[in-house]
Amino acid sequence: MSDNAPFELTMTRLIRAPRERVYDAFVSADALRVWQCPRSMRVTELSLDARPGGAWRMTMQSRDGTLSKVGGVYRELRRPDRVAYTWQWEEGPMAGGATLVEVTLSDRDGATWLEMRHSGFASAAARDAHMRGWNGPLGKLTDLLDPRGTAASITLYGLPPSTYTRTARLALAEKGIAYTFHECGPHGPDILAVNPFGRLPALTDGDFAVYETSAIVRYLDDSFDGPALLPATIVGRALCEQWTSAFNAYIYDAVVRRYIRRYFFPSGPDGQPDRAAIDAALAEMPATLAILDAGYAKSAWLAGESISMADLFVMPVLAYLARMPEGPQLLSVTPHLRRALEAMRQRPSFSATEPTGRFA
Ligand SMILES: N[C@@H](CCC(=O)N[C@@H](CS)C(=O)NCC(=O)O)C(=O)O
Repeated sequence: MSDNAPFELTMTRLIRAPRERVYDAFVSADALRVWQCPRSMRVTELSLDARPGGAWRMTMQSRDGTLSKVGGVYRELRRPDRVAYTWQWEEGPMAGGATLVEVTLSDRDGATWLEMRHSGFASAAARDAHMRGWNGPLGKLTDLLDPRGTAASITLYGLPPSTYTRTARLALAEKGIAYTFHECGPHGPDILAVNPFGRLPALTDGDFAVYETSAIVRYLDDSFDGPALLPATIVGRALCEQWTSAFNAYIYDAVVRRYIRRYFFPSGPDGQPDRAAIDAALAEMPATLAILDAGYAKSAWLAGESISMADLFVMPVLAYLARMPEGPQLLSVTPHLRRALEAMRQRPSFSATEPTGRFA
């Protein structure tokens, strides 16, 4: 808040709630405890005296136990239009001078338009770190006030028949996260707006966009409570990473690109599947499936005793494989794979994400 701190950021959100409720969420301890911290953290202490000149102070705790303390003083309280307060970290890399948060609320399309200006940063790096930092809390604020819950801030872009899209949907379902499903095909304007490679899927959480399915699953697992999709042990994590990487590097190519897609998108004479290409893929398939089968020998899950990200990649592809003309024959010699697919079929997340449309 001086000439030496000229950097600032502005963030906006349309929140489907009356202005009074949005305003109150900035000055109520109960509401702030729910939303005023990144998705992966929780507020452990909060005190406030919501009067001009009154102080506020908050302690946040990350999953590994690290504490962050921040506080400030209310400058302006004009319900339901505007609230302004200073923001100052007490310790850690962000500690330093006070910055200023100014929130302005207006009516728009039957909802509330929130504009937040956070100014007084001494460096662009500090401003950018706070910009990233605000995204989660503003998402939580939207989730808290909007009747659609997290579906108001989380959107998945993809198509139901796409196996990578299903992997992300399985992750969302396993963790119990509501979301908006924006159905769009690959390489069109909708997906290109959030993934420059044009591949499915991509996910947005407020202003933040992420693509590459493993990055999406990790982001969800890091950001939300609910069952962990990454194992807790070092060995479990290594196996989960190994299988996810092997899936992306070899298994998807062998089973989907070179085989399943040739039935779904026929490229042979007279619009028929290319038999020679399918036979070539089939010649290689038993070796790939035998490796996967060995991976499932000890458990119905690839990376330990419970489901992990690796299974979320493999199972949508295996479910398609089982339906292909040669699928039952291929799987007849992979008993562990068959057992694992059966275990996956029992999960509500799997039935909730069954492919629809032409490939159902
Ligand atoms: N490495 C990407 C792969 C995504 C991918 O290939 N998705 C398929 C749909 S299942 C796609 O968009 N295909 C269009 C194409 O290959 O051009 C990820 O992990 O998300």
